[in-house]
Amino acid sequence: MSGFLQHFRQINERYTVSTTNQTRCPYCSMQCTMLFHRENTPFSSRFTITPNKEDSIVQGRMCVKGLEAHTPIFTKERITSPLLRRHGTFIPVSWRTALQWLKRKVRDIQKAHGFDAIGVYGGGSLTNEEGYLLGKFARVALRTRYIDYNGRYCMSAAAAAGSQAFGIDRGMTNPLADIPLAKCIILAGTNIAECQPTMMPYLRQAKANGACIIAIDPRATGTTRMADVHLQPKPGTDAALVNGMLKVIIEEGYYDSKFITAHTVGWEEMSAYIRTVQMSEVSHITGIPEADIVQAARIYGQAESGMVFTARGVEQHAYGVQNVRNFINLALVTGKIGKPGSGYGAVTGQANGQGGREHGQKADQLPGYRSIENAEHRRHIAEVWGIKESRLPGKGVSAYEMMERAAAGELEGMIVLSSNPVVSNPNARFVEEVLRKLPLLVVVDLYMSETAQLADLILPCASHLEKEGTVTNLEGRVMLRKAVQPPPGEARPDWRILQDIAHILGQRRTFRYGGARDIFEELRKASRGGVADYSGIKYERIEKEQGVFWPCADERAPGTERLFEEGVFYHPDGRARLAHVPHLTPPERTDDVYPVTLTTGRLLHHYNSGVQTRRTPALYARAQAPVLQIHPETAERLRLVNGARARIHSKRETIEVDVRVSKDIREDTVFVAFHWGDEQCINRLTLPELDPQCRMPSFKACAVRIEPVESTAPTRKEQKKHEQEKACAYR
Ligand SMILES: Nc1nc2c(c(=O)[nH]1)N[C@H]1C(S)=C(S)[C@@H](COP(=O)(O)OP(=O)(O)OC[C@H]3O[C@@H](n4cnc5c(=O)[nH]c(N)nc54)[C@H](O)[C@@H]3O)O[C@H]1N2
Ligand SMILES: Nc1nc2c(c(=O)[nH]1)N[C@H]1C(S)=C(S)[C@@H](COP(=O)(O)OP(=O)(O)OC[C@H]3O[C@@H](n4cnc5c(=O)[nH]c(N)nc54)[C@H](O)[C@@H]3O)O[C@H]1N2
Ligand code: SF4
Ligand SMILES: [Mo]
Repeated sequence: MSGFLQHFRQINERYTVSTTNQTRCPYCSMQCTMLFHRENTPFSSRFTITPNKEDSIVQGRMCVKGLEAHTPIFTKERITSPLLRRHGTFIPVSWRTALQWLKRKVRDIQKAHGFDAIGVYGGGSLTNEEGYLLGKFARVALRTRYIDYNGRYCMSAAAAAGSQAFGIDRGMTNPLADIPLAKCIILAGTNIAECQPTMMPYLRQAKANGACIIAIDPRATGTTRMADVHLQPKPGTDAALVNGMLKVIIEEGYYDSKFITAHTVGWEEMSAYIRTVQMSEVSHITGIPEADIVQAARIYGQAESGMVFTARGVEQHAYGVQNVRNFINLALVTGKIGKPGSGYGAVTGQANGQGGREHGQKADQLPGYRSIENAEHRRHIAEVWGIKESRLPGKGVSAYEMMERAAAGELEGMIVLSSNPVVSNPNARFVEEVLRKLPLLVVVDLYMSETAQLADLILPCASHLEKEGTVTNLEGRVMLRKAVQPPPGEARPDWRILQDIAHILGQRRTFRYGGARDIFEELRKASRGGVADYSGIKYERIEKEQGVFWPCADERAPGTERLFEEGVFYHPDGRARLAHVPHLTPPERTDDVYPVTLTTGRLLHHYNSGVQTRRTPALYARAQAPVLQIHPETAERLRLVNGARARIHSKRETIEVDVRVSKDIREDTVFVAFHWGDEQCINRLTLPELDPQCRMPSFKACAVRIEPVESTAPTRKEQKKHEQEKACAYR
């Protein structure tokens, strides 16, 4: 080796600094931890990411999305300085310029149109501290009633159903560790294999312990393939299906009358209704043979313990609350709740899908799951915030309704943090037009999302690697995510951005935080005595105890791992509420013009509106465009073959996608994932019919017509060849 090389190597070794820090994945509600190893030499800087073998909650696992989550963060696509639109193009400006510009805009709009003329739109990827601060920012700094967030499209149906039935809304009523203790598990409208992959080992362990798993999904997925029984309903018919199951449970005597009498309200009315249910009608509505419904009901009814899980397949309907209430009915009438291996769980979605819905991002909510319409709740929060109660605005409207208000000219401006509504809202073309025309659109993001492209001002924020804060996982366990590096360029953590804007709007006194910890300390006080009580949780505890379950009102007592032990629910009388739920079907019926039901959802390799994962080459390579999943018989009828191009029309819009013929879906249903924007945005087709209680739209059922795009439609010769191939394949 030459002397120079040797010298080079010595210097390199001598001054190389290796660090390993723990942080968390930014994506799903499992919140797997990862180790971020960095090696800084005098000449280079390298890093690698590995799963954290010591994370006992996810047993040292991560999925492919998590392992790639850092990739877009280090690309040139990161926005690293404020960008102001001038004459149609974005130009980088200083924070000072950006904030002064914003101050003028906000002042002018509010002077002319009132405080409520500006709305705030948040997201469930924000930490608890940021979600909390966003609520305070809207009400105290902007003084607007209009704030809502993407969780309206995510968890709102389960949240309302949980609150109504139990008096509390916490994703899972039990810890993950209870899953292997369950003898029957119902997975309704949840694709855990693709959406919470590191939860799968818990289900496999349950199976190994003898559990029977029943999956309910119009499609066969990685999740249903792991199940013992797969019921494949028509989209939007789960309520009727559960009514059928309840009928069997009641008629064959699998209900727990002692539990019902001691711990519930509403049995008489509910059971009287269930007696009128006709199994043949249920079978007709759902498209599931009667015998299969009876079998599923018997398995769950007879099992000594059981857990029921729902996710967006059941919840994202214009009657999602009712759907979930019926699944909760199953748990309550059989007394399978509040015990090891028995409970209910809404499988939460985003990293902080749970915490994000507890501390004030919702139109009608104050921190700690308090109500903005309750005088006592308002007084408590006003006191913590150091303002007069009368200064707190009233309740606003839900996410989509904010878009409608904007279209009607009631909103003149919107600040969007951590969401991409142009891709993720129903009736997306309308939403895009609304935001395009809005006199003021501010977007706080890491990338030039489809929504950011319409902004007047883009503010660059820190990524999950660059900011500290807490998130609450699907179990209701509050966990800490740590920063492992500073933000690049001029990017700032969301909390700091909100504080900076609050300051230029004259709110120095009420926004005085040095970091996320200070905000958490205030959140603790604000949540004290609320349903989502975090007052006993401290950063130090979270670190020491691998997270703390809420409610936790005492610094010295453990959090509440399992809810409703002893059958005590959170309503004032301690009883849970049973509901009688009629058979429900999608508001947009299929007919001769739109004869097929479109349902939408997710793929393993992409995350939500795709802003992050489409910028991740290893993930993008696996799914570059949306495809239409369609049954072979339906495809044949429509003269579509694998790889052909199809046009999908709904009453609202038309898009074109490639075809994937697959037996994994019902004949009357097609599926398209929603991870793409612009011409590939499936939400241009979906309908904004909202649940009357929670304002969830009908993402999972909309009527469509499908036709081949003529240039790619198979010729008669190709069609014949295809038919011959098919005949061969069946021989
Ligand atoms: N890979 C990946 N993981 C994610 C996400 C992601 O985008 N990608 N997003 C995260 C977020 S925010 C969320 S909310 C969760 C969502 O997690 P899930 O709710 O599990 O995901 P979806 O794919 O939306 O829907 C689940 C299933 O519902 C089925 N379904 C459709 N209609 C019906 C119906 O009427 N009844 C029934 N029973 N089932 C129906 C679909 O076929 C689908 O397989 O995932 C989180 N994790
Ligand atoms: N058709 C159909 N539509 C759906 C659904 C469906 O199943 N079908 N599911 C719905 C559901 S469950 C959800 S949750 C929504 C999700 O839809 P969106 O809210 O649009 O979801 P994301 O893609 O997660 O948007 C996150 C945006 O925030 C940015 N971001 C990430 N981290 C941060 C951060 O820390 N701070 C800030 N300021 N920005 C950040 C990302 O770059 C991205 O642009 O979509 C809903 N829409
Ligand atoms: S996406 Fe979910 S399962 Fe995958 S690594 Fe991230 S937190 Fe874990
Ligand atoms: Mo979600």
